[in-house]
Amino acid sequence: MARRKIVAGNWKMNGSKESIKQLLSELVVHENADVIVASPALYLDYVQALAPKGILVAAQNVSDQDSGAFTGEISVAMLQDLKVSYSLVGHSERRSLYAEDDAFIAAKVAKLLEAKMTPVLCIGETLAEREAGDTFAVCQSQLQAVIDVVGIDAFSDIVIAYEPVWAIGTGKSATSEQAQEVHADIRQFLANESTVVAEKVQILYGGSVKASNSAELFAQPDIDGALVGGASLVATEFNAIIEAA
Ligand code: G2H
Repeated sequence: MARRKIVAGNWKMNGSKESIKQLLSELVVHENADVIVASPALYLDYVQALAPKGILVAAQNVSDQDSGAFTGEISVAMLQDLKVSYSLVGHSERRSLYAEDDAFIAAKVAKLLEAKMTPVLCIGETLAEREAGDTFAVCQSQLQAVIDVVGIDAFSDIVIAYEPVWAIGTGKSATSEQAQEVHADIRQFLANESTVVAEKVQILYGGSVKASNSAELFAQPDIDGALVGGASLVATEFNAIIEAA
């Protein structure tokens, strides 16, 4: 079964009304892939209003709580109110800089699924973990924590983003072989519980994806698209990645 490609941009904490307007006006959508942009929460409504047809909008994070005294947090219901249908969850910057652990991330995934939104669940190993030979085990345990809460079948409605931490924002992408090896292991791990889900789930690669390495990554059988950080802020780069999908 051919899985549809996704090219998702993660703008992180970048942009202004002016730069976002300019960037969105320059993006070119192709039929070959779903295109998503994950904007800072403050601009989600603005991006929804300006995004060309065919560009979907994602939050970069969401609360595990419904509402109430959680200063600074944004709920699933608020995202729904803005017609935002995706949210990143568990990005390595959230895990490492804001101490988000597997249980917390799993709770966020569950909240999004309850609301029929699509979580883009980020997983990946650090350099020390890779060098210790623990890459597969780390990714599997990050997945297992979510499976334990939402069940394997829910992964039909989850997008996975494999992002080796050592490749994020460093300019040092995993090679297409390194990425494919982990993507295949992730799919096999899910297949141990459900071959149907494993065949269906879209697994994106993230970590220094750019125009020059995207086609090779996309040619791998288990790479179903990309989560793009820095290069998603440059229209020519992001357009070329979309075109390569
Ligand atoms: C990984 C990626 C986007 P970059 O964080 O999520 O960022 O492409 O800048 O490495």
